[in-house]
This record gives sequence, structure tokens and C-alpha cells, in this order.
Amino acid sequence: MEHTQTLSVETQPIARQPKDYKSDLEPIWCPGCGDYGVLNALFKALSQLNIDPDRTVLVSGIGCSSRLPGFVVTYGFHGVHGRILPVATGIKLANPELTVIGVGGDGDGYSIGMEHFPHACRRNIDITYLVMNNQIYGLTKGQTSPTSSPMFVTKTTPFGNVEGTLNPLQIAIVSGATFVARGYSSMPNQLARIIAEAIRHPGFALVDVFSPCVTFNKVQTFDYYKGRVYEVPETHDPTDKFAALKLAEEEERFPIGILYRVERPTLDEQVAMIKQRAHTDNPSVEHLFRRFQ
Ligand SMILES: Cc1ncc(C[n+]2csc(CCOP(=O)(O)OP(=O)(O)O)c2C)c(N)n1
Ligand code: SF4
Ligand SMILES: [Mg+2]
Repeated sequence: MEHTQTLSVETQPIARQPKDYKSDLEPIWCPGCGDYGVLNALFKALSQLNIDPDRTVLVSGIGCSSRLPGFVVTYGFHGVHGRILPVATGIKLANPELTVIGVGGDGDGYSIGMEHFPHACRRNIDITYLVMNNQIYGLTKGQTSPTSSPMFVTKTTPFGNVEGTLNPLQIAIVSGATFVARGYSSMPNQLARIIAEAIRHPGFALVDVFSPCVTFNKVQTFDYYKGRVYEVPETHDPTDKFAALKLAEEEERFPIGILYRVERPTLDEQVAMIKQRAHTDNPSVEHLFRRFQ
């Protein structure tokens, strides 16, 4: 049986155009920053799904990438460094009807925020997590991040980075995320479709996006990615965990698309299930679950 990578966003009358999601604030990213492509792809994805801005929250941490919620007309929460996922989890549990999207950088998510990442994956909280991965700390003017390549020279590693590189896609897959994809900010249409699929996915959806920092990362540039990125083959079965891990392992060329997608109960579904069971077995403990109502 052939498995396809078709990004099957349902067509529906689009009442809102991408420009309708744009706030009055103009982004202040450096000219050419990859994050512009991610923002435009997000506008397109929200429009493709005709998402109601009043029922949507973007949660960010700290970093150039974490400025993004200010540029979108949805609700936004620009929090503290590395705390996107606990805040997003709290918002989703308090009101499961909301569309909750975490947006931030590789430093925010995979360094200071790393203790939250595998747990959000295993809990399968129904949120989308969009990481603008530029392999550097951009806002603080160029230090190595966990996704920086070995021997990468920065102010903090003047003789080259001696540490290995963390693979967020593999960590997400083995930790229990149910949707794992990689995008590239220079492929905005495909990125928009991936983001739309991630939002539609019931469960924790990671979209790690190559989003070059043109000011401080002179290694992983747009030129670097040209010729190295390719679309996930149509024959790839996204439910095959080992095939997904193998694709995520590639270091010379980089597959772009949905690597892994399966379904299992989300955190709020589990909470509802347990609440129901507790009520049936022992109505006297129902008060314990009131905070989830
Ligand atoms: C608790 C805390 N530690 C350190 C900082 C300094 N700081 C701000 S942003 C940042 C890294 C941002 O890197 P990344 O998340 O990759 O975002 P980018 O700017 O590259 O988009 C750091 C270390 C901080 N604001 N708060
Ligand atoms: S420093 Fe880098 S990440 Fe930050 S806005 Fe400039 S190009 Fe983008
Ligand atoms: Mg970064």
C-alpha cells in the first residue's frame, strides 16, 4: 500500500484572508530574517482554516522569534524565557475549546525550556508548537544553542562548539508527540499547509522550522539550505515510527514535511475520561476535578 504525504487541508469558503490576521504592529526583525517567512506562512494557515482570532491564543517565550504574537490579531501571551509549553498547557486545559499555538526559538524551547518539551509530548496536550530554529540565540546577539552544529564559532565558542547537536524531531517522536514535522521558512506555501495540518491535528504537534538568522548565523544560511532541503517522499508512511526516526536522523540533506503522525487520546480527553470514571465509581471525589470544568 502506498502512503502519500498529501496535505489534505479541507477547502471551505474562506471568510478571512491572510492579511486579516495581521496586527497593526510591524515586525522589527532584521531585513531578510527567516521569521518573516514563518509569520507569513502562519497567516496563510490561519486563513486556510478560517480560524477565529477571538478563539485563538499564541503563546511565546523570549527571543527574536518570540516577538511573533505581537504581529498577529489573535490573543497573545509573551511570557518568560523557556515557559511556552506550561503556559500553553494551562490555557488549553482551562479552555479546551481554544486553538492554542506555542511559538518561539530553539534556545527558548530546546535549551532553557527543554524540561517541558518531552512532557508536553508524552501528555499529548492538544496544542501546536512552532519552533523557529535558527541554530543560534539571535536576540542576545549570537551564542550557540542546542541545535548549533559542532565547531560552530560564536562569541561563546570562539574556538568552535565542542558539543553535539540535539535532534528535536527525534526527541519529540520518542517522547510521545503524535505529529512531528519540519518546515523551511523559504517554502512558505508548503509551510502554511504543514502548520494548518498541525493545528487540525488532535494532539501535540511539533513543527520545527529552519528559519535562518541572517545576522548572526553565517553557516546555516538560505544558501546553505538551497539544495539540501527536499520534500518528504510520497512513499513515506507517517505512522511508521522507525521510518520517521530515520528521516529525522539525516544530516547531509533535510526532509521537509510531515515525518510522523498518529492518533491517541489527548490530555483533555484523558482528563474528561478519568473524571467520568471517578464520577461513576465514586461520586464523592468529583469535587477533585472541578478545576478542569
Ligand atoms: C531566564 C532568562 N535567561 C536568559 C535570558 C536571555 N535570553 C533572552 S533571549 C535568549 C535566547 C533566545 O534564543 P532563541 O530562543 O533561539 O530565539 P531567537 O532570538 O534565536 O529567535 C536568551 C538566552 C532571558 N531573557 N531570561
Ligand atoms: S538577529 Fe537573527 S533572528 Fe533576530 S531578527 Fe535578526 S536575523 Fe532574525
Ligand atoms: Mg534561535
